[in-house]
Amino acid sequence: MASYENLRYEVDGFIATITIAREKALNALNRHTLNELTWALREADGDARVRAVILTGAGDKAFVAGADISEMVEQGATEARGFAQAGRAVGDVLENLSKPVIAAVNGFALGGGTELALACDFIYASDRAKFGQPEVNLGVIPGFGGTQRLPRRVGLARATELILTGDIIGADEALRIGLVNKVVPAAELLAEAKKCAEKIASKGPLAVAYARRALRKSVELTLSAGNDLEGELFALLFATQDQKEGMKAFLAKRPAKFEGK
Ligand code: DAK
Repeated sequence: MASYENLRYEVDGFIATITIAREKALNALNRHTLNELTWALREADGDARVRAVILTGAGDKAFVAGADISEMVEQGATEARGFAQAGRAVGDVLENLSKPVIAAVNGFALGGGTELALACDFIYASDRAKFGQPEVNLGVIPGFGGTQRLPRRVGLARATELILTGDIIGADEALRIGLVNKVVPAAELLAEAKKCAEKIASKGPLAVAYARRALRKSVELTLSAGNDLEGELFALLFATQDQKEGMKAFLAKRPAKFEGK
């Protein structure tokens, strides 16, 4: 298992938990942390023990308070390009992972923090979570997919209002507009996220991976192309042991033992 400077990577049963741990800067994302995040997500993807991932922030104050402003402030175009590439790599690895990632948002998720959570499959939030895209306050715009993923999640008008005002919203409002799936008391957040991750981990891992892929593509493809992809992935699962095991177990009235093969 790799060791990281600004992250913790822990595996318990089928679940990997990646904790962004730069508490002194409210877990703000500097370039090194973005790189480590890409490496840790790749590690989880390649880890045969892992079937689902939880991404969270250290401490009880922040998930991620955004990209690291102290690192960005004096960046020239070359450094900004490097920073952007590091951010893009995290988005790409999250997009293409073979395992689902639940964001457990435990506090401030601002700017790059909201965007990072949005790049995960879905969000569970503590009742103390706060979301927002305050980049306009800094004279910039979201740079980690916020203008693209937020309207897909909450609708164009709500996303436009949030991004142009820089307003910060609480967990209940985030739930109301569909930004998060569930809000729970802070002390129960990780346990709730884990319960959901374990439920997913009990299913056929290849079915989960293919369903995730089809779902991710659904926002990019026409209905016809999306249905084509779904049909191909559905058929491909009939070449797996898990499909035989799942259906035989149903007929034998016993729990299935999936191996991801
Ligand atoms: N960056 C660096 N340090 C941060 C930080 C951040 N985003 N947020 C907080 N900190 C640091 C503070 O400077 C402070 O450090 P010390 O003074 O103790 O050394 C420490 O964390 C504690 O913060 P506060 O003292 O401010 O704590 P408060 O409780 O008073 O306030 C707050 C909490 C979250 C409301 C406040 O810290 C705040 O407003 N933070 C900034 C939030 C923000 O504007 N975030 C958006 C940043 S812009 C890109 C990808 C992504 C992005 C850009 C490009 N590419 C791929 C191109 C994203 C941009 C952003 O996220």
